[in-house]
Amino acid sequence: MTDSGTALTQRATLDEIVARCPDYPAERRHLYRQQGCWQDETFGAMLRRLAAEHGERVALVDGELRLGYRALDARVDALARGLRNTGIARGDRVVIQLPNCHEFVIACFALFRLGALPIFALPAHRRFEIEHFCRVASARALLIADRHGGFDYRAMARAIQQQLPTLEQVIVCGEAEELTPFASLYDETAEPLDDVPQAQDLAFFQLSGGTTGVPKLIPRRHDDYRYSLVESVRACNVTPDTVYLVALPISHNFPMSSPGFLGVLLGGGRLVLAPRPSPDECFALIERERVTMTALVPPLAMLWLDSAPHAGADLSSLDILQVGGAKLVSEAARRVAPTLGCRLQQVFGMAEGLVNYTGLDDPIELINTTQGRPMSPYDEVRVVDDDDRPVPIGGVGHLITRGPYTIPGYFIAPGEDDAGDNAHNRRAFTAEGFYRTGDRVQLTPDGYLIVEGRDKDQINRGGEKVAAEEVENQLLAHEAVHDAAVVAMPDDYLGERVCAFVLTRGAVPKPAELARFLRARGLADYKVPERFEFLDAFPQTGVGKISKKALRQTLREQWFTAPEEDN
Ligand code: OOB
Repeated sequence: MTDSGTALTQRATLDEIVARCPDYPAERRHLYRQQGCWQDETFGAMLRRLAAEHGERVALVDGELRLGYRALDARVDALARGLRNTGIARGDRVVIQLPNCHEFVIACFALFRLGALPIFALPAHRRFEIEHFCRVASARALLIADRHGGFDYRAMARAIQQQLPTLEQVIVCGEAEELTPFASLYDETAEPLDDVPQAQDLAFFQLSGGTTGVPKLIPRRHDDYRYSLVESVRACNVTPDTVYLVALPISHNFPMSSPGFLGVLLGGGRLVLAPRPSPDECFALIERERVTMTALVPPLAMLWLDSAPHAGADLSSLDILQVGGAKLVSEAARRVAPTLGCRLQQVFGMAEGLVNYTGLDDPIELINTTQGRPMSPYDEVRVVDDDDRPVPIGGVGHLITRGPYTIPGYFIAPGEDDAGDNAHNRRAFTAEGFYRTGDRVQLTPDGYLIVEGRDKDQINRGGEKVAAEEVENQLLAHEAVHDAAVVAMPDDYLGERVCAFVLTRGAVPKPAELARFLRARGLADYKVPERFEFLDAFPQTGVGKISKKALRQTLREQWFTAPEEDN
């Protein structure tokens, strides 16, 4: 693939990677330490401490496997040694693409302990995305499942390895064939493992929902991410009695840290891993394990609400249902407490940092109608107009934010800054270091945020983010596509789905042929447009750009006719 950046034949050194990850300015680093946000504990050290504190208490349940804190810590050491034996060392990048399984949690901490840097891909990603991550970060290893959801990850990995000489290892959970079996790596010797990384070091990369042609990597450090866990544990009241069901894909920021699996471990609670988020499987686990808390995206929450009354499962242990990732309409929010017999917590977060929660004991109307407030007293949030001037309280504007766990910049991929240019970061952050979230919000007088819309060129497909430009670029590679504009179409269930407007040259291709083409290029399924519209010309804005507003309007007319801003 030529469109995903420079081909690297040599693996970047840690220093080269660090140089591509913008750091917080010295005065803010100092401030966040002084304020007690950053507490100088790495994730490797954190798990060691938790093992000493909680010993045999169960940390993790995966099917029939129950691992105590101490046993988890020991497995992490054994895997870290094994990974080290294969040559994986401090600073090496390792793309992890696993479904919800105990191996994910073990691998994650083993890499943290080595100071290697996981890149957290989603199980839904395909060759295009995974190759891109491996390429831009010059990853040494890729960790996959053998098969999951009917997809053979080994075949994908082989194809990627052929393209990328820097990708030395493919490690497989399950049947590895000629690749490296995960289970063979555990090294039970007592070889010491020093906790090499420091708390101010890079810890891993999350993925951005993105607005650009290729997905962006989000560098996170031990210090800032750990602080986001501390605040989440507080806001979500995680205690050793918490039993948290990981229903969403575990590598996403929401089930990872809000409070997610990392926050629940930090709070001494118990994790129950669900292989899939379906009501059938999850309700059975809630009943069996007496789950107290879980996190869902709105479409799944609605599915659970529809299923619960007929399911006959005992959900009485469930105390908190968190919903986030996309806007939960207030009508659905109102159904949560009566239908599931639990409290709702709305979560408005982003992999780049800022997380907002409604309070567990907030007035019910506030919980049902807002997306919460920033979890840290040190979060700086501003609602601004197009010229970055503050909008009066109660008005709607662009949300920009800065704080102790919001990144100061994206990873600058090789090829992006060849001209000393860092154009994307300059667009995505203000001169003062505020991240432009791309969300349009209203700030209420009591400091709560209501998400009113979006000004980023992205589709939020029930919590899954699709960058329009990425899909447009892929479509343009088809010989019959002259131009393409990808927009959101409203949908009752997912909130939005992906729709592509296409100008063709020559014969108009069948929609199914275009969808097949995109899948064959290795694009994740959730990004493939579910509707194609063929036009002779695009509607234009005053300055001659494609008017996505007009395109969306065409689609929305079937729904409602609210006016919207152009972009
Ligand atoms: C979470 O993270 P991302 O990085 O997948 O997506 C962030 C974007 C936000 O900028 C916003 O556009 C949208 O997703 N979003 C919401 C929302 N939560 C996220 N829009 C409306 N209402 C909400 N409650 O999605 C994420 C990360 C951590 C915790 C929760 C969600």
